Amino acid sequence: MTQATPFKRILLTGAAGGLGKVLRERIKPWAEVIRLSDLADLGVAGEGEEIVQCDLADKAAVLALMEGVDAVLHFGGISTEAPFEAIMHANILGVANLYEAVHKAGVKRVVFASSNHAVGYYRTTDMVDASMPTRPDSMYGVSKCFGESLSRYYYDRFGIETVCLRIGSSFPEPLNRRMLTTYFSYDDLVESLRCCLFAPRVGHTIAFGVSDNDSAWWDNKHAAFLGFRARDSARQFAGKFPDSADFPAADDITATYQGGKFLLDGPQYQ
Ligand code: NAI
Ligand code: 15L
Repeated sequence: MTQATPFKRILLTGAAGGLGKVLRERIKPWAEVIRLSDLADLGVAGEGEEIVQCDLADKAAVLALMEGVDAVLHFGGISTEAPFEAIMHANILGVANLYEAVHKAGVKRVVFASSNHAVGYYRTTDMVDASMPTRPDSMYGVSKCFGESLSRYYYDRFGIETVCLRIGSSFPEPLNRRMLTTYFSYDDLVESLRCCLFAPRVGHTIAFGVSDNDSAWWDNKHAAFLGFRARDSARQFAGKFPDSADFPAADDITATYQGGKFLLDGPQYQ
């Protein structure tokens, strides 16, 4: 007996990006059709795929993009610090267009790829949970706070459910010592998205996307109902960044604040 596919159509934005490529391979069992979208080329549609190339800042295109969609994984946009105009275009106008389209199309649930940089100005000696005020470390972080607020508004106003997943560092492996704390394996990312999409109710939730690393800055107690349990850890990569007696200089802000080098990159407001 073939099992019914839970969703009819899931939209994945940012499908040509680093995480989008991973998700393209992994989320197929969750829907009859995966609609993949990006500004960049996505190649040829495979079985069970639809491809729509468009700019998130193009309102008419985003309205059309949403037709027939049940749920959205919103991974499109600028993913690092950048000049404000670019951030405004992709991450602020882009997310506003996305939610207006979600509302018009009657989509019930969104997972918004937020970022740890929404709280990057907390110290590396702090433990942060979702009830604490945002402290963005960059214009990029500010744009993620905007997405979190906008999705809260669309939930309060229209009941559209969103999980804002503040992703740590999701790469094949940690790339520096900081990522021993922020690492989020691809398997854990996919499992957390499954929990976000299939939990019966999520309301408006902020969760941290992080593996079960030995050191931690984020407490997911407010998102425990999602049922996500990280299975991976950065521990297996710790040997790449051996202990050292070289303490960072007292004025080294990249070691003092959770956001690391993002604090040095902005604001790029000319
Ligand atoms: P990425 O930069 O590889 O992918 C982003 C994709 O969005 C790109 O394919 C790009 O073409 C597309 N895009 C940019 N502007 C667009 C626009 N105006 N219209 C349509 N598409 C546009 O980033 P990555 O690493 O795949 O991240 C995906 C999402 O997850 C991003 O929103 C990022 O902020 C978030 N995130 C990722 C983390 C990570 O560790 N990889 C950590 C925290 C958040
Ligand atoms: C992010 O938000 C970025 O999208 C990603 O490229 C990494 O820089 C990550 O944060 C991080 O903090 O390591």
